Amino acid sequence: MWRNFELEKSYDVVIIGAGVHGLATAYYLAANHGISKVAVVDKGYVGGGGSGRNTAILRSNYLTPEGVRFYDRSVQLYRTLAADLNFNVMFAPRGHLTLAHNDSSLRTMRWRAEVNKLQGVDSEVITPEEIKRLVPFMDVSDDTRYPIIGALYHPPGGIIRHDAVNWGYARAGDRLGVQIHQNTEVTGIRTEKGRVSGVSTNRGEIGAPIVLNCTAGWASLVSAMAGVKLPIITHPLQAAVTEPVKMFLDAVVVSGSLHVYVSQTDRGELVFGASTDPYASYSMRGSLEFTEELASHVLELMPSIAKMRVLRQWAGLCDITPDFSPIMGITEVEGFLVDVGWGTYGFKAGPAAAEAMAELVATGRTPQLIAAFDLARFAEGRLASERGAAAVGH
Ligand code: PYC
Repeated sequence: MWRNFELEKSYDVVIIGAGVHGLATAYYLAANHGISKVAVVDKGYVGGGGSGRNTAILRSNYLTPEGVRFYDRSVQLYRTLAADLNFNVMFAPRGHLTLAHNDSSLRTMRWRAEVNKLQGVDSEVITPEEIKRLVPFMDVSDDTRYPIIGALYHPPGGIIRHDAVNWGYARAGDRLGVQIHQNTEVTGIRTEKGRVSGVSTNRGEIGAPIVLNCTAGWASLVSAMAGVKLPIITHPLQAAVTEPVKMFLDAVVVSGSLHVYVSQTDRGELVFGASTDPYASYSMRGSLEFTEELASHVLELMPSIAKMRVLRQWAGLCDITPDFSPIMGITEVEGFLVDVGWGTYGFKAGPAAAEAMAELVATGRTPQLIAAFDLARFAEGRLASERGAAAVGH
């Protein structure tokens, strides 16, 4: 799939993090801009962090026009990714439902639907009867703890095989000359007179005029190595998967009030996730309390699946910013760029973020698509609040 290399003394670009953001940025640098003297370094293995721990949901039904435009570009890139990378990434646009259990959520769904439509993105508010037609197993009756009063329906949303996306970008980048260095931990970032000059790793020193932080979970610690402070707090997020059964759930279903989202993979497993754990931590262990609570919430939506068995659970790390939007672009250290702060929405954004970051590296200009997500916004007070649309309740 991709080769192993000795570390070279210098590269044109060093990317920290071999998840979807890092690998895809390396691929677009080579494919779109002819820059292939690129090293992607990771302290673990390809797709071993957030890119392999997420619940693989794709959607662009955000709340701000900037967010909708940005995530829609990613959905577009995902749509043709299998052909572009010549790798089966199992993209399945099944439709995405965000349930409303009270009037204020329904108001937010209407708001999102209107913003989406104005940006040319297909979203509409639908009734419990229409939800029942899309998800026959859903309990839409009035005698539940939190009756469902409507949903934001987003037909282009869906799921994909996350590992395949990571492997596809890694293989395609390798074919174009990018070097992927697994088990290569960055221990320091070197700067001289306000500009980056390279990184120190557990395998030796690397010189580079451009270093990109594409990490999740450790984004603030890695940036601190370059002297750049990020407004990020890291929380774990837990998820679980059941045994596989025959297909019965086509759409992706999200309930902010019940803090849960669920989809069925093409293998037949149900994948569930929760909102982030309520404390800051770098722990990636699951807990029994979590699984019990998550399962009870899924059963409130679909009581008839009570006998399905949970196979395993895991956790990933989410770097949360104050406005629930990411941070992409330049920093005060020349040549040190960031593509971080991806909270619970990073996987779906990988292709669009990478395409834009590659353009920024190649041209020195920030693409309009990501201009609203710069680091300076926190100091200048122009936040891009996605609180009402960033996965489930935070
Ligand atoms: O943003 O769609 C989302 C999401 C799903 C699970 C976590 N975040």
